[in-house]
Amino acid sequence: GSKEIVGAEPAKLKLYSYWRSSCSQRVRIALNLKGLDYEYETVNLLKDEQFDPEFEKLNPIKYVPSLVDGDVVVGDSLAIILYLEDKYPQHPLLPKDLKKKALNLQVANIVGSSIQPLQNLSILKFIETKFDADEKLKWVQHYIGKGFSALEKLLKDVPGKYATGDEVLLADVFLAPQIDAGVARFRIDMTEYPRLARAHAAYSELPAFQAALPERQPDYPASA
Ligand code: GSH
Repeated sequence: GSKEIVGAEPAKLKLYSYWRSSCSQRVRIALNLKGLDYEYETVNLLKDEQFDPEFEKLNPIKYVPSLVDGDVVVGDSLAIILYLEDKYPQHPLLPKDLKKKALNLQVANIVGSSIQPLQNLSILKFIETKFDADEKLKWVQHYIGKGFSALEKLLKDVPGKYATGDEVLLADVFLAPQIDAGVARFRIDMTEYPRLARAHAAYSELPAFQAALPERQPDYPASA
């Protein structure tokens, strides 16, 4: 008879994520684009689960996301996505063309280094100790606006449906969650950024992006 081969199946990828985290959403989009099945592990940021000593072993800076792929543990969305890009080359997220590749990395890094860190939960909690709700919102809007203005200038004359052309690439993976958060949480008016708005409208048509949306995640609270 047939023998069962135990342990022949590689372990499923595991993503430590929080529904509203834009950094987690980037990785969810990349996994979906590459057609990779994964287990969803919730880290509830509102319950401070990112500070759990068990989670700290997976991400020493105590932020989501973290990815576990067998014996490989990667924290930080960009590092995770570049790891996935090397290991799972289907649906490449970085183009061969050097100019376009640099543009994708620039867009991703503007979002990841110069926009999102200034709206991070721990920063917002700190800002709340100094400013009232209205001033806090204005402060966040200022930094998102600064980043979006730069991105709009950078991409204004780049043709195509998506951020850097007619292919869905790294820039899109970073832009989509940032624009979602800007609109839904920080009341950013996207009519000021028509090029970004055009790409954003195109993302809403794509199943890989739809399935990564905050409200589609298993830990999305019924009352949110
Ligand atoms: N550069 C990191 C990445 O891209 O993964 C940033 C990670 C990060 O800021 N994660 C946020 C977080 O875990 C959610 S998007 N915040 C929890 C906190 O501030 O305590």
